[in-house]
Formats: sequence, C-alpha cells, structure tokens
Amino acid sequence: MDAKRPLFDSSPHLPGNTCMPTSAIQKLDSAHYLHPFTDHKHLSEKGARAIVRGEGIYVWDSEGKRLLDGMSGLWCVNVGYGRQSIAEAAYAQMMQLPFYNSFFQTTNLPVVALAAKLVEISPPQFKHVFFAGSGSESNDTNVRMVRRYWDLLGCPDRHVIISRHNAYHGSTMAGASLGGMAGMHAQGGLPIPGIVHIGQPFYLESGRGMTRDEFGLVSASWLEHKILEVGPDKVAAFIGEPIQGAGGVIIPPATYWPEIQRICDKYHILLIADEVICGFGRLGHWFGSECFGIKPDLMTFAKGVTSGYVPLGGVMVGDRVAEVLIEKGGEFNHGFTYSGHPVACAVALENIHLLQKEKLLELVYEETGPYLKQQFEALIQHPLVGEAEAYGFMAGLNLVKEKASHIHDCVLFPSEQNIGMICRSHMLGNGMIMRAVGDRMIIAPPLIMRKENIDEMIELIRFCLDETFIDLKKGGLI
Ligand code: PXG
Repeated sequence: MDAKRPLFDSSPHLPGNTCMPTSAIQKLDSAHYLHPFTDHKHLSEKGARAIVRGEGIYVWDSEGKRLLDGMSGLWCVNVGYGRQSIAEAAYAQMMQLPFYNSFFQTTNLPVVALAAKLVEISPPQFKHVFFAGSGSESNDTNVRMVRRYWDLLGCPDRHVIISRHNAYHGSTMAGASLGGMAGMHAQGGLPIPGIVHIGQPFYLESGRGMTRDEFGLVSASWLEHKILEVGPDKVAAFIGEPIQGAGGVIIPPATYWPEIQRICDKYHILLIADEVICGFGRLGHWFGSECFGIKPDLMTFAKGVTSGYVPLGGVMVGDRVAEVLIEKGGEFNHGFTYSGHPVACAVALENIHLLQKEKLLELVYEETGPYLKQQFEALIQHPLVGEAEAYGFMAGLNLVKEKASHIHDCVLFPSEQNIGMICRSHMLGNGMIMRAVGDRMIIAPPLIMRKENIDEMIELIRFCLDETFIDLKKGGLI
C-alpha cells in the first residue's frame, strides 16, 4: 500500500468514493476486526460490505452502490445522514471542551442543558436523567438502580426483574440477561441471577383461537402469574420495549400495555420502558410509552437521542425512584467515564433541535406515519405476505408459503429454509436495506422520509418480494 495515500477519502460529494479497493478493505477487515454478532469464520471467507458514505435516507458502499436505508443504520439515524449542523455542534464542543467527567461533584454545560431538555420533552413524572454511553449500559444502570431503590426502602429481597422472551435489552452481562434472546443466554453463563422471563405478546406466535384484544390480556396475565410464582415481595421491576424491535417489530395488541400497567401498580412493581428504539419520534411521540397509555418509572434511551451520530444513552428517572435516591442519600456506586460526555450531549441537543425544527414527530404522527402504514399494509396483497403491520416508522411483514385470510391459517415455511435471508439478499441486491428476523421482514426508516420517499421504498420492497417469489418458485420452495 502506498504509505502517503490516506486510508480513506471522506470527500462528501462523490458517492461511494474511497481510495481503497473493496478487496483491500475486506482484507484489513478480516485480518483485524472482530465484528459484533458475527460468525467470524464465515465472514472472513465471504468479506464484509463496506459502507463509506451516507446522505439523507441513503448510504453508499465501497463499490459505489447506493442503498435505501430502511433500517436507519441500526434503528438510530432518525434525522437522516449528512446533517451538517450536528457535525458543527460536535466540532464546536470539541474545540470548547472535548471531555470532562461528571464524577467528583463536577458538571458541564452541555450535560445540564441536555438533562433539562430531556425533562422538558418527557412525560411529567420525569425530572431527572442518568447518562451512559449506550443502551446496554443504560439497562445495566436500571438493574443497579431498581435494586438500590428497594434496598434504600428496606426491601433488599425485592431484587427480581421480570422481562420477556425475545426481548432485546443490550449485550452487556445485565443487558443480555434482561433480553430474552436464547442464543445470547446460551453463551457466557447467562442470565445473571435475579432475572426471569415471560412470553412476548406476539399474536402470530401464541394468539391462535383468540382475538388480538383477548390475546393482549392473556399475554399480560403471564406477568401476574410470574409475580405470584416468584413472590410479590421479591419482584423489583418489569422491563419491556413498547414495541419489540430486534425481536422482529412485535406490535402488542392495544389491550396489552394498560393491563401490564395495572398489574405493576397492583403489586407496586417498578415499570421500566426500554425506549432505545421507540424513543425520539419513531412512533410519532418523543417516547413510545406515550402511544400505549403507560406511566413508566424509568425509561431507557440511546440510539435516536443523537440519531446515532455519536454514542449516548441514559435513563429517565421518574420521581418515584429519584425522590428515594435523593432523599435517602448515600452514594450510588455506579457510573461511567463517559456519563454526561459533553460532545455527545451537544450532539443530542442539536439532534433534538432538528427533530423539533423540522416537526418530524408531528409529521410521523399525522402524515408520513399513517401513509407508511397504509402503503406498507397494502403489501398484504402480495402472494408471499401473510401479514403486514406498521406503527409509526416501524413495520414488519411475514413471508408465508401459502396464504389464508387469517394469519393463523397461513402455511409457514420450514425455518431451516431461511426464506427471510433469501428475501433479504434480493433486497440488498436491489439497493434496499430491509432486515430479516426469521421470515419476518422489518423496517425502521429515517423519520425524514416524505411521501415520495415512502412510495419509492414500497415500490422497491414490492419488486424485491416479486424477485423472491420467482426465485422460490424456480427452486421448488413454493
Ligand atoms: N435496548 C433496546 C430496545 C435495543 O434495541 C439496546 C437496548 C442496547 O443498546 P446498545 O446501544 O448497547 O446496542 C438495544 C440495541 C438488531 C440490533 O439486530 C438491535 C440493537 C442492537 C444491535 C442489534 O436489531 N438494539
């Protein structure tokens, strides 16, 4: 390699521009980089896709191929790529004060401004924020904070946290334990003690023979059964994503969350809403809990708080918990080097400013969200689609082998055929980033999408579904 050549040229005007051939990037990648959630042997044989640039709702790979990013990076680039004012906010803060810690009774300007802003946009029970660097760290914070809360109240036995199968709450030891991903629990001796799981409110999986609303109540009752099994005086909290993201965009029946709230209230259990995906406008509100009529005691956030431009996470701490922590006193022995990082907080402030200035929440709630729902749900007409549903800017559809008028009567593909992955390759091949969770295809696009962008995306998805259909037919799989 020519030593004088820069490793990469970030020139903003040349789509896919890079001074390194793809093969050289892939070689370096497989020689030195261990990717998250990856079969490293398989990837080094295949070679990683290098993404080199982003603008608006698109990203470009090192071959110059443009991809419509239906996943907002990883559920996070809510205001889209290439926002100059965010880069300027980071630059200005780096020049002013790139870092200082919040330990030893110290604070900084961006962190207090952001904390006040977050309190302003949160439901009224929230007046305090604890900052972390990621969603996982924030959920670790939740585990420690709810246990500290019950200790301070003289109830140290109340330490069990109830979560759900197929939930995703991060990849640290506590985050992965709170999550309900069997594959993660199978590695590294998880879950850690004091974390138990109930079923998820996934109608397609477990709602046969019931209406959605009936199933919502039944799946919420699993929480009460678990509380009684563990012992109400041992349960500290229940945690859930308003809509499960990584699990496959699982939209709960309307009856589910109000019943969960009622059960938490009945047993005085803290309710934690993990808003890492649902927060910051994805569902047309600042927080997903606001859509489902619940009043959480703690809310985890990350991703959309900075639109992913820099890492930041945290926990909105409701009055019930904050008052005990503050009034009872004593040191809470928890925190991170980057808690309240001034650059991350400056970026978050500018990101929130953009969400407000461009009225992106109002748009998603009133206009683009309903339009996406209408257009996405119309994909049900496709011969491969057994169910299609959307809420705000999250949507999922199920690929089925044989359609029926009710999803429970559809014939599913055998899971070993990995039909979702076949469909996903057609999407990528045609410039569309759409995820596969089993045979459920999901999107969570940037909130800046207008109707014409939605039309373009839906057309692309429909085309790729057709390609998948033809491919499966040729292969004798349908
Ligand atoms: N909670 C939720 C609800 C999440 O979606 C986390 C916590 C953890 O955040 P960090 O910042 O520690 O990653 C997440 C993250 C996927 C996928 O495959 C989803 C996430 C992360 C990685 C992969 O959809 N969500």
